Amino acid sequence: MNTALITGITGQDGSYLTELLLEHGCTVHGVVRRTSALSRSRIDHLYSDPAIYGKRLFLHYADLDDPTTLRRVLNKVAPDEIYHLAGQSHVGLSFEIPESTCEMTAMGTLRLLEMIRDLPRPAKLFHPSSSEIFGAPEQSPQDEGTPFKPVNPYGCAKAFATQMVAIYRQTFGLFACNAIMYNHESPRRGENFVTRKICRAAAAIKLGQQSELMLGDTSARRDWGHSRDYVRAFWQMLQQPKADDYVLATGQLHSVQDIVEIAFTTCGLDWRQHVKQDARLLRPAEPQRLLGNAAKAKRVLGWEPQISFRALIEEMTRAELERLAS
Ligand code: GDR
Repeated sequence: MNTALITGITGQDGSYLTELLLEHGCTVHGVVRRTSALSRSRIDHLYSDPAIYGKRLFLHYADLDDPTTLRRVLNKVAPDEIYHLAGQSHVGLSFEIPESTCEMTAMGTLRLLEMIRDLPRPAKLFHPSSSEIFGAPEQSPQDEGTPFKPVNPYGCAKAFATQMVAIYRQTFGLFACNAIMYNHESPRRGENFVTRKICRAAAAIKLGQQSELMLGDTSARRDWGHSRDYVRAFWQMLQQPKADDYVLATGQLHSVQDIVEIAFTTCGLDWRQHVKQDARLLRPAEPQRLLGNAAKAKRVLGWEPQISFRALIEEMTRAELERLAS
């Protein structure tokens, strides 16, 4: 029975991964930041279950900018596996707060690698990299061999962290893996990401709680999958005999406009009457042609996404209708 430690356990991927690891019989330790607002809604159902919390699930206060505390937690928990999911993950926001984005995403990962290197029994490390490392790629679709060419502070920080993970694997022999992930969503997605923003607005308009939706570039295209599909691969990557990097993607491109049309149709609405463009939401630079080739993950891990784009957006929209009506 493995012991896993998750940074960012309260996030979208952290919560689905926790459920999956508990199903696999693992003991899960989560690292949480102390904040005045207790936002643990995504794992509340596990936290409030006396058969789980305090028995197979534990939470610890620590932070990547407080290495002493994190080191103490690592020594105490002695995990077999670490899933490092914490970080500022909003690309648009990284133009506003580049220093803290790099501090958390780039330096935070390096600090963790250094701590793992010092452990008497180094844990396996999962690092969630991003398609944003490719930024403006010359080839499409991208795979594990595509050169990094980030176009925003977030992508740049992720490129640094991704390369550091590879360096620590090659130089110090750590079992450390990168998943180069394309957009992955769910009803647990943060509200400022475009899928959740659109599904939530469509539901709110349907329920008479909102009248219009302001968006940035609706022609922007991405490779969107479901978080529940992606966390399966996180676990599988750490069960392999050899550490390696894998692209996780659906291999299909859709536009922001496609999300709008599915979400508004699910609510029985005509999007033309409600959706407007707001120039303030346009980004200084948009990545181009971000489409992933997950052939290696399929070949080595036997991994394939099972939830379609349409099913994802419909599930998210129905979840918002339920949430906002209650
Ligand atoms: P992204 O996700 O930047 O790709 O990063 P996001 O959902 O924020 O944007 C997707 C695309 O939609 C366009 N867009 C808008 N985006 C937002 N947030 N709000 C809007 O109003 C809006 N209008 C149009 C964006 O310009 C963009 O083209 C996500 C994150 O999860 C990262 O952490 C992860 O690494 C990458 O996906 C892969």
